[in-house]
Amino acid sequence: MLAASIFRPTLLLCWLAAPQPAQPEALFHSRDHSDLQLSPLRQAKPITDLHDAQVGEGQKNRITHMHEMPAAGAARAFSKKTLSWRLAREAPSGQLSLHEQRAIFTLAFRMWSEVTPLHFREDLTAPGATVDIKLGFGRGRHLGCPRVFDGSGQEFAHAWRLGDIHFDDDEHFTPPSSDAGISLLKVAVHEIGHVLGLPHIYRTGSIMQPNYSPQESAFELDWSDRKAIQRLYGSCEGSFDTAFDWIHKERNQYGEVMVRFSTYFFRNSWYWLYENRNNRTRYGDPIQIPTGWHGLPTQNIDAFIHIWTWRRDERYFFKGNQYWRYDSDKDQAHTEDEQGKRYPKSISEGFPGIPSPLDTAFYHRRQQLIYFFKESFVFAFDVNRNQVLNSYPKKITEVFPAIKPQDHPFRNIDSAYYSYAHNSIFFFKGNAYWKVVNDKDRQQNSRLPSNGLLPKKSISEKWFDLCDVHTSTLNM
Ligand SMILES: [Ca+2]
Ligand SMILES: [Ca+2]
Ligand SMILES: [Zn+2]
Ligand SMILES: [Zn+2]
Repeated sequence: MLAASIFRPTLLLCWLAAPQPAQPEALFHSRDHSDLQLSPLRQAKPITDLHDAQVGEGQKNRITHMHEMPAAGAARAFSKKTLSWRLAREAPSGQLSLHEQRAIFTLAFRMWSEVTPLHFREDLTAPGATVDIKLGFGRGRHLGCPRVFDGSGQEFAHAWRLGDIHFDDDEHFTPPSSDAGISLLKVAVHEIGHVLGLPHIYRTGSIMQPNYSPQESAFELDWSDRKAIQRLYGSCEGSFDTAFDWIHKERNQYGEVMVRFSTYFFRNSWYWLYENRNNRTRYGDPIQIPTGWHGLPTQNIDAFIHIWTWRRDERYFFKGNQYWRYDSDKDQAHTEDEQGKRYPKSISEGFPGIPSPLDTAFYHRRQQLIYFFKESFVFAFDVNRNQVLNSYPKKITEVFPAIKPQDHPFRNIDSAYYSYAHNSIFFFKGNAYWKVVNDKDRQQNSRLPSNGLLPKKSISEKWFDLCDVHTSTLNM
């Protein structure tokens, strides 16, 4: 019997013994504090070999077995992108409330959808035979299944590739908040991995390890899990409304002001925080805009700029004909700022000569210019004089020329983004990005035109796991 009390001390030892994990991306906004607190725990990996050694008194607790249904035949992965699931009405667990069970399964499916193009939808009404993944609990002989459960311990669950999942209700299943028993969430995530086509992965940290490791306060899919499932289903593609770095100044232990940043990607009504250092999205994203950004339009933001000079430190969001100023300290949009300006304001009033709605914009700190983009034109706006530079607007292709002929977004750029992680400007359009030549590129190759656009690449090759989830699970 796998009892958490036996393993708790072991796990704590593992945490102490583990090398310092890489620091997570620093997060600076009050809405991100939960992530900051969780990160060190999430990064610590239980040492499963040690755990196995502890278990090894004649008992081998295999989290699961996977079985191939003969009929499933050659298919290794689902061919459709939206899959339905249901907890069989006749087979819930006797240990947790129905509400808890469904919430745990919803979260387990969501965790896979956060890193794949797959969407999962709970279907309570369709005929059973048409539901893609059916889940059920049983004891001993169960649910007409050819494989009999073995009572408490040993096998916790089993699953069929592209099929159903059974849980042994003789196990002490508990919700993720519990530090006792066996986490139903972890077992479900592992089993869903099998159903989706994953074999066991023998790597510390992987949820697809054959042996169960005890509960952590939060767990997530490992890099190896993400890459394995993406080999089967591909990586996530999609366009963004805007992307930007959020700058934060803080004092270090010596009282020096440090500038740090986090990266955000916005699409429709939701957003992701991107951890540049770990090259992945934050655990649990995307989330809805109003959850993290207060007083902004709830969807389809056109653009963001951060005006940053010796005298000014102002952040603005643009949508339609209007713009909003965001108060970083209070974590909400200003209704009125310290100069008595009321928001939202019309773009034509605050930025004379700038058309609306905008495609995108970014602030160039060294030049103290905002570049506003509209269709095939770019407007350079002097923030000190509050006016468009004389020679503008110009064609985007004139200011940011293609290096490879015709390899250019030309018009209607989704987002122009200055990345502090890469010290570069990027243009996004659809699934593609173009990197603007920076000083370092020119030091390496002096023939590159300044502000030239390097050939386009796929966004998903550079920024990982920016995946939509089913809208029914956006609010989790
Ligand atoms: Ca069992
Ligand atoms: Ca945009
Ligand atoms: Zn397994
Ligand atoms: Zn079964």
